[in-house]
Amino acid sequence: MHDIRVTGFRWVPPFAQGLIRDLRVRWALQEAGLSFEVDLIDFSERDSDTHVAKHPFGMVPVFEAEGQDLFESGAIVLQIAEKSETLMPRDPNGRAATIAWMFAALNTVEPPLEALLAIDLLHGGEEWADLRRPGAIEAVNARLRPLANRLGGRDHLTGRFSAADILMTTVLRFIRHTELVAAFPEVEAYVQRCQARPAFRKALSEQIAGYARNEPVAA
Ligand SMILES: N[C@@H](CCC(=O)N[C@@H](CS)C(=O)NCC(=O)O)C(=O)O
Repeated sequence: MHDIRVTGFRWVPPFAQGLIRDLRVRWALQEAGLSFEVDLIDFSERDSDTHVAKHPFGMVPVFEAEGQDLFESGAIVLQIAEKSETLMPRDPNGRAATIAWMFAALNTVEPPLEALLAIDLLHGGEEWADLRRPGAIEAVNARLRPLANRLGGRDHLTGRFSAADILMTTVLRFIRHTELVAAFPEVEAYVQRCQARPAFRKALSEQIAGYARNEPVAA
């Protein structure tokens, strides 16, 4: 892949720093050993014609490689994984299991965790959010419990590190403001293990450094 570009936000508030989904893409690229450039846009640029031409929903991340713009973090990580045996096993069974766990991270685990994040960090203190919170926590635990069972004695979702672990770890980070993951030692140890990878540390520190550089000046 040549001339890879990843689009993220120029700055986001502290509660969102380290959670924006270009982190997944940066991490996958670091694991794959692929160099890339980062384009940072302001939140207000989301609906610009230029950005919507790249991302139909006006979101980030966008991934540009080989003359093609790609959106949806899962599709992007899959695209990168196809180029890297670190991220995607070559054998058909390992590949199928990895893709299944990638979908599980995004389609089964992410929704309730993102819902709790929204309740706590976007709507905290609003009456509806207070009423909904206990149910939202139960919905999160209903995903963490089976995940803990799955991990059991495993270090990673499919027995070896893969793109699925990038997606699952970045999803689990959505509830870093709670103690819910810590209540499941297998899941907590898994997140720590994945986050200890040099590629993750580098991706995270580069994302955060961008925000620090671009912090808005108080009026
Ligand atoms: N399913 C999409 C979700 C993308 C998404 O929600 N991006 C957020 C940042 S993490 C965003 O751009 N939000 C701006 C908005 O909602 O307008 C993906 O995985 O790429």
